[in-house]
Amino acid sequence: MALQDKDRIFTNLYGYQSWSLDAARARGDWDNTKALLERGQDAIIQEIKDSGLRGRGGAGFPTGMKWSFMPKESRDGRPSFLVINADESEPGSCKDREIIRHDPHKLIEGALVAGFAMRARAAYIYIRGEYIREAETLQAAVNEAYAAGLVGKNASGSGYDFDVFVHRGAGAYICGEETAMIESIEGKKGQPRLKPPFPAGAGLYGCPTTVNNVESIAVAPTILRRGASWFSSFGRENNKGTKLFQISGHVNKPCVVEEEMSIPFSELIEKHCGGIRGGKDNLLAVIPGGSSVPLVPAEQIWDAPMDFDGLRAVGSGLGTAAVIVMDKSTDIVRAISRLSYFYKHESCGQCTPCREGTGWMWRVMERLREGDASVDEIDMLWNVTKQVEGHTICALGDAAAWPIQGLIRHFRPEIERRIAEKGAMREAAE
Ligand code: L3W
Ligand code: SF4
Repeated sequence: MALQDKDRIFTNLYGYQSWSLDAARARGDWDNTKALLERGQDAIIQEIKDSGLRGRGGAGFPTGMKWSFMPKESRDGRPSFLVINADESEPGSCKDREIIRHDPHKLIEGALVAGFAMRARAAYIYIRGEYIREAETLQAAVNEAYAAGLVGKNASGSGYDFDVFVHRGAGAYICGEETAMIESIEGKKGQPRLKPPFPAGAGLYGCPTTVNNVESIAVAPTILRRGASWFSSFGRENNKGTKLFQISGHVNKPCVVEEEMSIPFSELIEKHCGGIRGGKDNLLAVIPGGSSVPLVPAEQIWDAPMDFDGLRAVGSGLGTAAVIVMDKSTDIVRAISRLSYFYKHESCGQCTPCREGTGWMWRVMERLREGDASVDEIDMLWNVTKQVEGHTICALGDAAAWPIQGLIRHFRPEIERRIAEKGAMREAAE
């Protein structure tokens, strides 16, 4: 069943109203936030656990459980921190941008509620460098919240002191990886750390830290107000709640839309995007969760539930729910080769399988695109993706391997056709 307007959390997603504090208050944000905090840390975390909310940045880790990893007592007088990941750089992803543009107070109120629940001293919102106007809006909204006493000393009259800092990135995709982000905030080169220790044990400045995606934090106040059972009434077991989907590519009306988790792909596209360009039969394949997850061919995606389990069942993942639709006009080998270039370019270079492997994979992909390779090289490329996958410090190595694996798994005949065609041209020329 599709979501009704009354069940949407992001009621200003399209910016029809102002993002300002007065307008946000009129929409219900910052409504007696003190009462939410008075429920106490444990009750807030329990409510988020009961809601079934899973991280909206790609990995889908249970949010309430993540919050519960934070220490209840300060060790050696060290503060705890909340870091909010607004470094939205995954190709296809553009939902956090819309939240920050049009509903920044949901994020700031969420930062206070989540930070309080985890006994954090402050929140750092790390926003990607290219989001220049969004960073300005966010900073202006933070300033409004300070001026109104909603954050800062005695935040919202709760007796709790909580600061919110906006930190701008400088255009590196890898700084969206949580430990690289922490390094970057500390003023170092943004390179991922080995985990464990996880940030809850040793994070920002060596202090207990939780890193959450913008959407995960921005939905928290509404969950607390409307109740865990309301949120968990959407979706299905293990895949609860509402979700922002970002649909781009060959649909008639690309959009960002809040929908019920587990909505079938076909319904999402027909209801919100005016269908596939040229009709359903013109669909070739879909990357359903941002560039880091494997593509799914048309016949497998059409009825798939758009959630963590439904997309895993077709060999892919929900990722950031950035749905990239490709019709039959797409040069699918070229499209995946372009993604390989992206990962080669964004590799931080600190581990060998990723540094060397991403460049190697891209070069072979380019030759496959041209048909300038032998059929054996398809298997060799597959084997190299398996050498990269799971053998690197962070998930970028996997993210570079999976799109290629998806291509070979589903479109091997197309790759072989190019090789045969080029071979025939060469023979004819001789
Ligand atoms: C304590 C444990 N904490 C896991 C925490 C961990 C992290 C979270 C998920 O993201 C995804 C990938 C793509 N004790 C813990 C623990 N945690 N075990 O849970 O951790 P993990 O390692 O599963 O994933 P990750 O490396 O944080 C990988 C997606 O990210 N992706 C794209 C991202 C792009 C965006 C964007 O542009 N907005 O998000 C790239 O790979 O889907 O699944 O907090 O600390 N035992
Ligand atoms: Fe850097 Fe790639 Fe290693 Fe991640 S996998 S730490 S991006 S070299």
